[in-house]
Amino acid sequence: MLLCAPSAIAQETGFPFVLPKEKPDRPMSAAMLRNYTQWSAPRPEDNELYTQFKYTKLKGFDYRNHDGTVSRRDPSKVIFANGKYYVWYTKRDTPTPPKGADASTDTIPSSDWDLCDIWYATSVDGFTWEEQGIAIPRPPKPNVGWRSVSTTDILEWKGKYYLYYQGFMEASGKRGDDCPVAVSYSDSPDGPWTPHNQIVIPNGAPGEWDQYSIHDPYPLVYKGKIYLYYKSDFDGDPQLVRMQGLAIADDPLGPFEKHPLNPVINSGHETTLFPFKEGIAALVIRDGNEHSTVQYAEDGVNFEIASITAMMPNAGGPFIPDAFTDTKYGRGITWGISHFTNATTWDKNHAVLTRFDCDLSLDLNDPVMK
Ligand code: AAL
Repeated sequence: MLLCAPSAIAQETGFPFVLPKEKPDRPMSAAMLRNYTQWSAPRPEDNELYTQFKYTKLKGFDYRNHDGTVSRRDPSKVIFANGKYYVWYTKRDTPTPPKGADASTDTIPSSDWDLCDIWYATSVDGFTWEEQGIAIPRPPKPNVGWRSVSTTDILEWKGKYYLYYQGFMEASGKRGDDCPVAVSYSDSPDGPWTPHNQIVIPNGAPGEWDQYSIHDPYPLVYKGKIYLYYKSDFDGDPQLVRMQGLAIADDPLGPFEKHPLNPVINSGHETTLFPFKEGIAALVIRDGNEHSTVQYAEDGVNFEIASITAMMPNAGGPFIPDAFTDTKYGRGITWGISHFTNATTWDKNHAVLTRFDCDLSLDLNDPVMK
């Protein structure tokens, strides 16, 4: 390869071979301009909100030979309590794999997240997990979630624990996905959990962006309040568009006030956010114009793209040391649990939990991040 001396290129093009750190005082194309205005570092590896993701198979979960009758998906954040890590997740254990809405019955699931309960597991090292049992069972009809409870996330607030989850009143695929969010609470991460038996984040009024569903509830403590992010699907059938909103409360049982600027993230699928420096960072995966980005909002509301990456964790539930401490300077994340779905073999359709590792922390060697 022929290499040109930097000075020769500079003479030829009028542009320095090495880009100056400060924005040069010369007209620039839009692409060059946003290299100086939008990105915190010109190279991905120098950007503190850039990362790649590494995945490791977890030990300790039985999937019945992956025949599709057992599924674990949509993990919560990971928390550390009583000397071990805890994770909660959607578990399906049904006589058959999902068969679609039309073939679903009281025992045959329509989708992977139909006829599910919320289970939990603990681990000492984050790699080998021991399934502990059901945290939140489906309540009897007609309580919120009688058909399925799924997609949970954890909050610790004033010494108590709260699990928020999707409560299905109909099979997924028969508009059961148009579900709201319910909550149960406990004095201990081991339960027992008391259902609040009320909708805690209601769907928006007809015509509002979140009228159909409130999915993937994801609480953090920020600015002394509960900041609960969630996803909704516009019903632009056949093109579903997903965005994320924010609801804020002083009490975990509500009332939650939806932010007037909602939606606050215009893309993504499941919600994965964490305190970072003064603000909140978000993994924006899979759907929308800004998929596969890490975003940052200094105020937890006005998100900007911070980096572009790939192979992001589905439904990532990170271990966040300061998720509930009301930190004024979030330290970021280095690992968590996410899921992979088996979407190619419909007759064995199910999901598995996996571990992801990344570098979205201020200091990878900080012992609190492990
Ligand atoms: C997931 C989540 C929600 C949806 C379904 C189950 O990935 O976004 O939980 O309802 O898919």
